[in-house]
Amino acid sequence: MRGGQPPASPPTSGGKPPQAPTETTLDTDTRNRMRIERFHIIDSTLREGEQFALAHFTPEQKLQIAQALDDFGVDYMELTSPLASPQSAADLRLMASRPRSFRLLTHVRCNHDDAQLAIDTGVDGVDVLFATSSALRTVSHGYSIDEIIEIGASVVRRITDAGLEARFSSEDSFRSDPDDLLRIYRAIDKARPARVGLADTVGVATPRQVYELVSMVRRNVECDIEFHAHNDTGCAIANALAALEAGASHIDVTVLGIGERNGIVPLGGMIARLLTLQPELVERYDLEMLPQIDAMVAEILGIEVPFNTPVTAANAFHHKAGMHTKAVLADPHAYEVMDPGRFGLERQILAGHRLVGRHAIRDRAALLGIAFDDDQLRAVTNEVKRRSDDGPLANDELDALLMHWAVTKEGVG
Ligand code: HCA
Ligand code: CU
Repeated sequence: MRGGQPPASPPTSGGKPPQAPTETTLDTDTRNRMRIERFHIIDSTLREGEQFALAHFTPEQKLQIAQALDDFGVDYMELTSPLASPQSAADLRLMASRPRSFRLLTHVRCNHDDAQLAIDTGVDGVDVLFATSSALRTVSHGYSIDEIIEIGASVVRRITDAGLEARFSSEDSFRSDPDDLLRIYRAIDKARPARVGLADTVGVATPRQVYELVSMVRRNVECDIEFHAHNDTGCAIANALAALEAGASHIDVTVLGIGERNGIVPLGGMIARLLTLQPELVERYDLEMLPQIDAMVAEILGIEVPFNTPVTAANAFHHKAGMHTKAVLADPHAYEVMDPGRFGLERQILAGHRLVGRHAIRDRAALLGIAFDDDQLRAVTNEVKRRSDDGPLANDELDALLMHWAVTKEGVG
């Protein structure tokens, strides 16, 4: 419409004419479509997470992690296949024998022997996985699409006949032929699995591709859709969101995002993503447990919680630059999209550094019971900047400096 008159509204039989998007308005249809109906967490810390290079969980650690995630309120936990090792099988059986609020899943290859062994452990559901891309079909199992359908459907039936939830996933979905995928999912859907899963096994998908593929599957199956996103290109959370917007309802996560290579969707990041969009989707989880859960798994792994982890990084709610601290002191929303209190955390205003502004110094001084006038405040702020040019001042150094100024009122020294 650039340079011309907007077209006349089409005649209507009353009410408002439909609003077409223009260059300067947002497409309201698109925004409405983005509303997410359902969100369920499948925590795979004890399956995908075990595939992280640094992970080796003892039976006690598995129970400890499961207990914390149960208290947090995850809907499902997926544990390593009983075929992986004797201890893995024992751990899975032990978990299956214990009281829990989440539904317990294990993850096996899509064949009858594996599925039966999984069923026999006492789990609530079995996740089966079949490679569907032509590359993997050739080098991995050599089955045709028709054979995948036949085997997949009968394995799903075996699991559901045993009274368990069945989930069928195609490995490397985004490098599989979409027509093949559709044929497979439609046929599997007739065997009545609880879910079909799409897996971005190599973390190569973009949010738009995820939206399109999941939308297509959504239109073609009746069962729920699960999505599993690797983070090789840093898109895991964004891709999971796109999957939810397109009609997926179950997202695979792990604590801190641990998994093969650099992992999958992190629990905390997924929660943060949804909390800022549709808080009602995550309100049933005990969000205040997130910091301790991330810290516990980091400790078990022998690592720090990474500095850039959403929510639980040590500095996730620390404000530093003068412009930021001024605004945050007036209204935290200025630079916080989530209230740290929601996670049992506190914000911090950093003041002992050369980027500091007067407002942060006034705030720190007030904590010490000191009220500087405007001239003093300007002078002491400049002094903090001068001193911290050599490196940040620790809180006690900063406090000593402020006290000294308060006493001498001229800042000698
Ligand atoms: C793998 C398998 C998997 C399976 C995902 C799923 C993947 O470790 O390669 O069953 O949904 O990323 O494809 O984790
Ligand atoms: Cu994976």
